[in-house]
Amino acid sequence: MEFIDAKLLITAVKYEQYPSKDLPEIALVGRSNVGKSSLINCITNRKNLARTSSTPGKTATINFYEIGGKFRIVDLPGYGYAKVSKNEKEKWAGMIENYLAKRENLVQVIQLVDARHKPTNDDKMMFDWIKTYNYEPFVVATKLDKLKKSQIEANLTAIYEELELGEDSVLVPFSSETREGRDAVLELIEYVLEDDRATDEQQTNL
Ligand SMILES: Nc1nc2c(ncn2[C@@H]2O[C@H](COP(=O)(O)OP(=O)(O)O)[C@@H](O)[C@H]2O)c(=O)[nH]1
Ligand SMILES: [Mg+2]
Repeated sequence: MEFIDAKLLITAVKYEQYPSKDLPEIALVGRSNVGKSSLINCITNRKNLARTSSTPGKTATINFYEIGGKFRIVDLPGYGYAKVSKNEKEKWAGMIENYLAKRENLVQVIQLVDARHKPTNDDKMMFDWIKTYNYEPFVVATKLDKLKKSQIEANLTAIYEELELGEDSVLVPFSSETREGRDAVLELIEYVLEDDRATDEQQTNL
């Protein structure tokens, strides 16, 4: 499946601005600068659908991208940016919490971590926090192209261990530059959307 006809539906700062819950959503979380926008551009084959930046963004927004009128990719505010005030951090956490707590049409969370480093404390907290909302995040390790071949296995193992992933966990090595891992991400998204459709049908038949 290719994700054609992708558009930025809305950039929301508050709950009232979210679009209706008529389509399944897949949310991306990760530190500011980890490569969320680049992943969105990579999987949709678009250069500038999501704005990328080499400097961490300061404005916390939730960006809803709609794909083919069938589902949405939701770009949650990037965390872990040190140079923002406590007030800003609280606002950021509130936005993510609001989204995770109230979005019944959220079917899957994908957490991005930088393949070059061990997950940070922020990464770990985020991962555990998402699980308290009963989602089992897929993990995507970004910027794989920046690693030497000889480093890849050790770094992926470190991510696996730090996040305490298990046998059934999903960890995808990924690069927006080389597009490695792109097919795996597309397939995973396709899979969760199919699963969601099947669940809906079951409920309608009850
Ligand atoms: N080499 C490399 N650079 C990347 C990759 N993904 C993102 N970047 C760069 O990292 C910076 C932040 O990326 P962005 O997608 O804006 O991160 P976001 O803040 O999580 O949305 C930009 O300069 C990107 O070009 C990748 O897979 N490989
Ligand atoms: Mg971004």
